[in-house]
Amino acid sequence: MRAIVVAAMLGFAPIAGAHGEKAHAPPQFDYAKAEPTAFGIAADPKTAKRTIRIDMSDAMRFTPAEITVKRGETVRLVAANKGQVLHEMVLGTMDELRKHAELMKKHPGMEHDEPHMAHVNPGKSGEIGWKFTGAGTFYFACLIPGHFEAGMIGKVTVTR
Ligand SMILES: [Cu+2]
Repeated sequence: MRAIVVAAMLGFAPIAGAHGEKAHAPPQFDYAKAEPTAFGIAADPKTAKRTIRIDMSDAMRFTPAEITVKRGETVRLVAANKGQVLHEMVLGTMDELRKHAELMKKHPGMEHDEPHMAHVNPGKSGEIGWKFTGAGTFYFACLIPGHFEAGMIGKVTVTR
């Protein structure tokens, strides 16, 4: 009887652990079906050769606030929430992020979860796997009402 209980606990532990760390695209997200966007395409973070860690703080800042990637490069962005409140990292063009921030202000409880965003609870980290397919200047922002307005915005420069 004791052996069965232990086996059940061992079997369950990895699932509970993996779920507790989840703060990104749904685990069932099929990267093969990712839709291209103006700022690139979702890519399995496991295929990334580079991890870029970005801290988020209650001072409404991302650190670093500017990153540079190469066109065609797949990166694993790890957003670590160092604050006491929920923060998120959402990738996009400035125009899209502005529109999305307006929408979030009108509907504060709105659920949004897509592969180009990570919602991260205090003390946790989330990840985004992303392939930047076109050169240019793109952004990442926290769209929690008030945060974007306070300047919680970072810049991605994609070089040729
Ligand atoms: Cu925030």
